[in-house]
Amino acid sequence: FLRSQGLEYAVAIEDLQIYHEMDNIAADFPDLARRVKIGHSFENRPMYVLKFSTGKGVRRPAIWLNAGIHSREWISQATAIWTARKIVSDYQRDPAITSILEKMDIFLLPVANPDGYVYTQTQNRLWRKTRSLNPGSSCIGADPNRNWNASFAGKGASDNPCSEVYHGPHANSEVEVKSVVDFIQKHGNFKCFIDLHSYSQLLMYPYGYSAKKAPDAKELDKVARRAAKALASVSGTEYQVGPTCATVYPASGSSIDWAYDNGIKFAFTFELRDTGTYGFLLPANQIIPTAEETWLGLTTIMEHVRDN
Ligand code: ING
Ligand code: ZN
Repeated sequence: FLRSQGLEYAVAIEDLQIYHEMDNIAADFPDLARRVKIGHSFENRPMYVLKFSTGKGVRRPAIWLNAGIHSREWISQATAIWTARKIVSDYQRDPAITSILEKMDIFLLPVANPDGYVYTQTQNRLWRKTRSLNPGSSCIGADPNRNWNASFAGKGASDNPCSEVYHGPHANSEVEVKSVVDFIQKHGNFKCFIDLHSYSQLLMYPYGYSAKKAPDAKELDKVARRAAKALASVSGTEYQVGPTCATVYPASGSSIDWAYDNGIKFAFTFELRDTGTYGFLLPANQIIPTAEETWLGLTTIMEHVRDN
């Protein structure tokens, strides 16, 4: 029926409720938040960011908050949209976020993998990758956190399209990744890149692609430990802190390694709740507690970025 009505496309782009909430936030706070389309997904869904800015017409140093790159990690997208509401409601009420926004712009991408996210809602709750086609294989998708141009196709990624960590045919082959890369490069003044994943309760910094120490490891470790402490102060949730490679496993082509090697010093990955009791299937009653504690971790990092 939809096809006969020519509505297939219209339905495809309107199936993400989070996009409506982004629109609502922008409409409620027109002087603070704007919804910006930065590209589209393989299946042609729009990629939307919320831009939070109090600087009229000036390009301030900026912070990138990324979520949902792995579609099944639902607490990530949920935390992101909660964070969006938190930013607009706390501006001019809470001194921390207010001072951050007096100096910097925040760009928030709550659904970095929209096709995968819809697929987890309709077909397979545990889908991780994009939904791109692989010529010569019946397997679908590439791992969008192995597709960035940072030691691409190195350790901890697979050249098998059927693998959950398939790196894709070339760096930035996934249009969702390319859209973010192009936007960040064109902007040219990002100081911080934070990627939200789940699960394991970890706060990590580069590198994942090798065991080499990042030149700024000392500072990143210090900031991350402070952020984890602030996070834990809310309800006692404990995070482990360290470089990706030593904390989880080697992983090449990741977003934060790309950010770091392209001049964005403050590059972090959060692995949100829990430690495995529910894993990706975190119960809904943990969404707000997770978002609330994560907020303390995020603001701790953003305040450090503001002052450095
Ligand atoms: N974990 C991350 C993954 O992409 C990671 C771990 C973080 C790798 C940062 C590289 C860089 O495998 C999950 N759960 O996705
Ligand atoms: Zn992930």
